Amino acid sequence: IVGGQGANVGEWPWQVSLHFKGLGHMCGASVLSDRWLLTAAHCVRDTAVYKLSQADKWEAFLGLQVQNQTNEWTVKRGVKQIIAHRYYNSYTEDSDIALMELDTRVSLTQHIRPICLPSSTYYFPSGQEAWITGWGTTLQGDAATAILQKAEVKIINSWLCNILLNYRVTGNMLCAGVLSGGVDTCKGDSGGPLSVANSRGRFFLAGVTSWGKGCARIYAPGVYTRVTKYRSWIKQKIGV
Ligand code: GSH
Repeated sequence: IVGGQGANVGEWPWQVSLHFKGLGHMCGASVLSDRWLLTAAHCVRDTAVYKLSQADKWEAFLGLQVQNQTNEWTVKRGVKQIIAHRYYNSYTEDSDIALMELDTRVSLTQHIRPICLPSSTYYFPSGQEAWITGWGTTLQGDAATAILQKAEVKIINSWLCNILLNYRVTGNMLCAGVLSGGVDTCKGDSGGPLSVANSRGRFFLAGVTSWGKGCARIYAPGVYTRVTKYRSWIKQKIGV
């Protein structure tokens, strides 16, 4: 997260850190239930060097605030299964969404709680306040941070965003950011939540951190997988 500040303990109880064995923190994810996480498909796509699609190579840290600093409410789990969306396109980044099943259930606590899934018709108006969170880099090209970071952004009009980002924004994507720059998700935040509070203060998962033109540049909002478009896919795969 560029332009953010340290999060408080238990403030984002659905935030997960995904570690690839041997490499440490690679991506974020969100807790959907005591067994399922939601992340980005590009996080679990094989590279020439790493078999990122292999479930048993991943570890999920729930209830974590500071990397490598686990405490009584932090839970570490292996991953039993990864379901990347079958229409994920690594060229366009369309359908950049994947589910991860934990090898054993976790107890939901003050520090580990699912984020609410919006219904397929839920509408996030442009200008609405949203929150980005993660352990990604705080400056483009910099190392990841130890303390979970948070920052406030706004939902950006899709038509405008599409123009700003050279017509690469599909209907399955949602833009959020600060048009004047300086606040954004960055490398290592991928797969994490774009969280929006409803009028009662309950948080809903508007997006999954997906891609951007650099990080925090002026007139280049971040792009998120539009979760409402995948509501029925999630229901079909995990039953919630
Ligand atoms: N059973 C409790 C209740 O109904 O208040 C907890 C249910 C729960 O944890 N709901 C989650 C939630 O509200 C998923 S819908 N998360 C968002 C938040 O805590 O702001």
